[in-house]
Amino acid sequence: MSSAAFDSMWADLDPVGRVGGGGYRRFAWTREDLTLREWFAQEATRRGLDLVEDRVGNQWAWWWDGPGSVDDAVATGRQGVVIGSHLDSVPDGGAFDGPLGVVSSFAAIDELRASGIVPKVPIAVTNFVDEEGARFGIACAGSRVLTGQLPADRALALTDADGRTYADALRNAGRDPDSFGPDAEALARVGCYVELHVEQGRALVDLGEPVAVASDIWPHGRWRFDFPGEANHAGTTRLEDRRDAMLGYAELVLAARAGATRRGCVATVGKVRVTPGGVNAIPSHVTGWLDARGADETQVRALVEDLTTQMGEHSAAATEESWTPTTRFDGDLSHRLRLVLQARGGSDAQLSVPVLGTGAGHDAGILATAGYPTAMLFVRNPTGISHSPAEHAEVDDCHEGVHALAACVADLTTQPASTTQPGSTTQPEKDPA
Ligand code: HGY
Ligand code: MN
Ligand code: MN
Repeated sequence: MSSAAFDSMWADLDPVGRVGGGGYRRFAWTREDLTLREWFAQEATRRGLDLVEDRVGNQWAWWWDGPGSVDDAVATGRQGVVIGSHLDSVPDGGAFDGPLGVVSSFAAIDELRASGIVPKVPIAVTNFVDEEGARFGIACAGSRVLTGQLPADRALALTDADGRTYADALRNAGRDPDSFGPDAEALARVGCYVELHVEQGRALVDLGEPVAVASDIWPHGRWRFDFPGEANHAGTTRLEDRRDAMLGYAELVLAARAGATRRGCVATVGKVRVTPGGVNAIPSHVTGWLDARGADETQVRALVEDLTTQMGEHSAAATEESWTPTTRFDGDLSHRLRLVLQARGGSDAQLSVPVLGTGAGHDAGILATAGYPTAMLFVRNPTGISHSPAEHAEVDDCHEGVHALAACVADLTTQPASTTQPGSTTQPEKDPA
């Protein structure tokens, strides 16, 4: 039943924001995003869940049949088990990064209800807004503002490629920027957060397993490099008279790759803006965005410092747009979920459930940094590719993910917390993938 529900929801989402080449453009607060938000609201309503939007616009669909309201339950120490993910995408992204977690969460609720369990604490499905930061530049903006890790006024002033501010985008979507900001009331309902996500590497393919538990997220950040130049004619300006902003930028791309190799990190310059952008005009300004990550925070920081110094020779200014330190998911919670998943094989045949680190950022990481017990499940991706239309998960693995998530939520909402082993940790078996 939950598998049929999964398939039907997946089919509903398939056309939303799909562009040529099979990828998706689902950017925060655009028409496509509003369609997805509407879909989320309908799925909540269809199930009789209580739809709440926090002050940032993150959506929460609460299931609580117990006495009183969700807030009454919270007041008596029964904080909710929250599951979900995001529905937005990177430019030309895949179908799975984000939606897999949201759709699986609704399907898991269906499975739990069909099994007749009576949760002792409220359960919510979330859709965190603007996880990818594709439009305004800062990833996980929804969870960062919610938890106070990104000041609301800074978020509201961010601009998209057309110069529209975040505040404009909110107004355009019928929301009031004045009420945008951290939301203690929404957060007070969160007992723990479990995000299911498509794997963004090939570890599970290599290990031959459909589902893993996450251990940690690499430290990562985004930096903007602004290179000044002088516009002039591409045909009449002598080479020695030029101030070509593109030359510094070209050096940034190559230096980022060389520095990342030297320091054992990864670095990407995936976005560039050239002014004035004419084939026959010398660039007067180039802005390049660097994404740098690695297992070792010190090395990532040193890499960016090296690049900043080197680009200073081209009079380039480097601006840190976001930074996320090393994030470790809650060891007790992750261990507990792993035990639950292993036990699904029955007493004689425990399932093997790998523990994986990741180089990708997630709202779960932001909530973990904010101090909420947080864990993640990964579902096998046979291509290992992500942020691309080639991102994939087989339908059987998606269904397996739903069953795994439902088993975890059943345990968390019906068993006393003492099944957790205090002080236990989950160690990754593979390099971040
Ligand atoms: O960019 C990231 O790591 C993530 O997919 N938001
Ligand atoms: Mn992503
Ligand atoms: Mn994601």
